[in-house]
Amino acid sequence: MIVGTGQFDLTGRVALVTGSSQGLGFTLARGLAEAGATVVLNGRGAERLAGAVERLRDAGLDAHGYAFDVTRREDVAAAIARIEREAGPIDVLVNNAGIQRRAPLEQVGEAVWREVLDTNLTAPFLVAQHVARGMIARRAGKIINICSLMSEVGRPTIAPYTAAKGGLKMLTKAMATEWARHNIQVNGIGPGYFKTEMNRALFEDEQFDAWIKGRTPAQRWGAPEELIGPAVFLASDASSFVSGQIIYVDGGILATL
Ligand code: GCO
Repeated sequence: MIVGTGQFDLTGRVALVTGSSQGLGFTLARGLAEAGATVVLNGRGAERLAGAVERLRDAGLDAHGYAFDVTRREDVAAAIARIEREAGPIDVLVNNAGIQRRAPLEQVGEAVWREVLDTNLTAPFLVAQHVARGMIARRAGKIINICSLMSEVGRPTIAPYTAAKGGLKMLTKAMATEWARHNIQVNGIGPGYFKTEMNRALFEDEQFDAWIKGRTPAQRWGAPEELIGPAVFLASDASSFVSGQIIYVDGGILATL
């Protein structure tokens, strides 16, 4: 087979990206749409979601928006059924929705712990479970779980997030193990440090900014657009025999002591 760019073409594919009203999720949705996909954006706030959909449509991209809470099974079930009725069967799922809560571990309350685990680990389970049923029936699908550098290492004050992202790495492997027989490839993307709203407090801190630039072999923060290529690869036919892998997009941090 001649390797050509056609392998990366997402034309005719429907891609749901959770948590895509802003941040990395919005960038990923835009990138998948630019690769030809019909993208379905998701967020909890209807107004911000509508604005994100409008921005993509103004750019000539095929985008839809569905506001639902990815942590609530009933909302997920109803939303996935509605999306598949209105936008079409979901070919690609990007489990991106996530939150960050920072505090010393000994001060983390159980409510915060549960909120982070619910959003960053249980929600990917719930959404993937509902989307996979259709993929199994059609014997084709792509699931991309947005893991993290923290799927592999920790740092002080983000224990719930680190535990959830470590769990998401292993859930990715568990999904890959059970669903590969249905021609569903499940992989993860693990971003390093990127300048997103979630990290504003970090990159605006001169000391932390200097630490990241010193700790990262690329000596800089990542640009959200640098996640698009790996996402298109994992969403396309170019990765048809890749499953259970996490692609770290981290400027080399994990390779370095
Ligand atoms: C933090 C950050 C990190 C990264 C993210 C990258 O507080 O250290 O939020 O968690 O941004 O994990 O994958």
